[in-house]
Amino acid sequence: MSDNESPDVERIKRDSRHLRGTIAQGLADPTTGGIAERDKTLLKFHGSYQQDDRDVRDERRRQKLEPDHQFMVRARLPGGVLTPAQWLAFDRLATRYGSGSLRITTRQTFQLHGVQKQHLKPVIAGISQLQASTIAACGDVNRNVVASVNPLLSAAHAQVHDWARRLSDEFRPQTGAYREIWLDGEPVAYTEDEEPLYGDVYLPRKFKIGIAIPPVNDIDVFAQDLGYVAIVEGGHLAGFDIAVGGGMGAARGERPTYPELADTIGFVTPDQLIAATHHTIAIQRDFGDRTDRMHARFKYTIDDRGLPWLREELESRLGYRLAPARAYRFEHNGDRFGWIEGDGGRWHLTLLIESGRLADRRDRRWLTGMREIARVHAGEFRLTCNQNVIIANVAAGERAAIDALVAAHGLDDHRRASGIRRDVLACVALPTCGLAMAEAERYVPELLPKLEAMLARHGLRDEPIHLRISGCPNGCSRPFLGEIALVGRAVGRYELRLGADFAGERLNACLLENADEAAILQALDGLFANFAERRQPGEHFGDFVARSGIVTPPPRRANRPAGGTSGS
Ligand code: SRM
Ligand code: SF4
Repeated sequence: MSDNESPDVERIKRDSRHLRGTIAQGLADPTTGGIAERDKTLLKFHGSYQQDDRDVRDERRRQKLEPDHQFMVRARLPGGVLTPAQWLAFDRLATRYGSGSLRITTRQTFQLHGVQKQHLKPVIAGISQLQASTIAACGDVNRNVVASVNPLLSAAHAQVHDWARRLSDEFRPQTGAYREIWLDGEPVAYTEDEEPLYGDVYLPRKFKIGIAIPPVNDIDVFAQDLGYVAIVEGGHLAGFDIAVGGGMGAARGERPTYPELADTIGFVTPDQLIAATHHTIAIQRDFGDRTDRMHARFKYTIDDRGLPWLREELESRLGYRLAPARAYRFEHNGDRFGWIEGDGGRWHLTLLIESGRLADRRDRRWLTGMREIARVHAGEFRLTCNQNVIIANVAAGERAAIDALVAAHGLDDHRRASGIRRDVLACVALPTCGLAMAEAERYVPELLPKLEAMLARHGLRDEPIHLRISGCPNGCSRPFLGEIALVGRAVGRYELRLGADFAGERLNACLLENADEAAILQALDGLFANFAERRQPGEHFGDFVARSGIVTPPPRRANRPAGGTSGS
């Protein structure tokens, strides 16, 4: 049985004494660059994955060397907000101990890659000293809570960010293991009630929460296990619509797995938010499938039992009926680039960071540039779920200094970028991701110029089109919500998917399976020509291909035979 199969993982969690396992001993073992198999599972809950450099994997195997073990470290940054001091410290850790780049993830936090085992402790301790953490950035727990970064609504954003932080704090694991292993805390006697919510075996699978502020769905709220849509009335946060059961993963296993969009089931006021979240997580803890990890996400718990069951179970635990969901409208799920004036005359600058990778390469000295900006910036930074960064909360008089640093370090791609380049998302994939079947992040610089040339030929250079690329069907760039998506199937081969909408409210569908680049470009060339000629005024590409019947995107809840109707 592989390490990823449920009974094994459930046993490892149960026997771990709340995530302690033998991680500390493994870190101290100088004979290998890796750690024991069972500790790899536990380490995820502490915010790190053991990986190896896949570019050199075969060569090392030939040389009978162990894999080039290294660790990815993911921070927990609720709402993606960090101070300039925190920025500079992350930069120092990445430069000193990592591969020299900071990677903004699709859940608005930083990942460091290439950390050696002996440096894991200084990195994790270093992040903790920043009043940040890595705990539960991965693992079968509630993950980093994401939140909209809509700078136009600074006041509502501040409130929503505060809620993201509170949810993140409230539902983080309580185990003393983290302090003991990484922060040299005194070992404390293991007690059974150390984890009041999660218990000994934690959740059956990862659990993701996000809060969106309409009209911008920049977090893809319907891709979350538990999504909240902030209802802002008269500039005041009235509460949140609750959406349950989203998720992207669609691996091909023995049992069908599929992407799913969350359903809205009601509305809660801010003072009801923590309890509603607590009980929703507890329902998944109690009813999620612990026999099959491929079937363990919340979306399957809901699909198996039905949405009416979920709502009744939640209402019975809450002790009241949920109020009906309120109306909202999303316009898009991308970012707005350039300067925007927010509340109180403060300014926010959104920069385009290709695949979220901040590194120094030839004319793009993005890591250095952001470091220089962090040295003079007095506001904060916001990382976006579209892998970009916002230099937030800038006084009008400080804009020129920031603009000069942006230009000097080539961080102003957003000024020149084509429509498709502004909205591309790509997951990490090779060489660090152990599950990658094809390139994603590294394929972007090769693919984009070809698409741009084609779009320009059809007069579509500036047309905003959401393109998402994933190295496998796990869907870390949320590809099933791309107007165009490439989902890796093998080296150089992708599924071409089309027809999601522009606001993250409709899944796409497969046009070509297992296609190489030539087939993909040929198909897209014809479609772009058609789109340029036959689109309706203002129609987006995803809507056009769906309306024209080129693909048939699945209706909402297509996979929910027992699902009944939504609650709103
Ligand atoms: Fe992911 C696993 C990277 C967002 C669905 N994801 C992985 C791992 C850890 C591979 C592994 O298990 O060995 C990848 C590490 C690659 C590397 O080298 O860094 C990885 N996921 C990422 C990131 C870094 C992608 C990126 O390019 O930004 C994102 C980190 C988010 C964060 O900061 O927490 C990331 N992953 C997502 C998202 C998007 C989201 O949450 O909005 C999804 C789809 C939503 C969802 O969860 O359904 C996602 N990742 C997965 C899955 C499939 C889960 C499933 O239900 O089937 C896996 C595989 C698994 O869990 O077994 C996975
Ligand atoms: Fe790795 Fe697949 Fe996620 Fe890409 S989508 S980071 S290849 S697990």
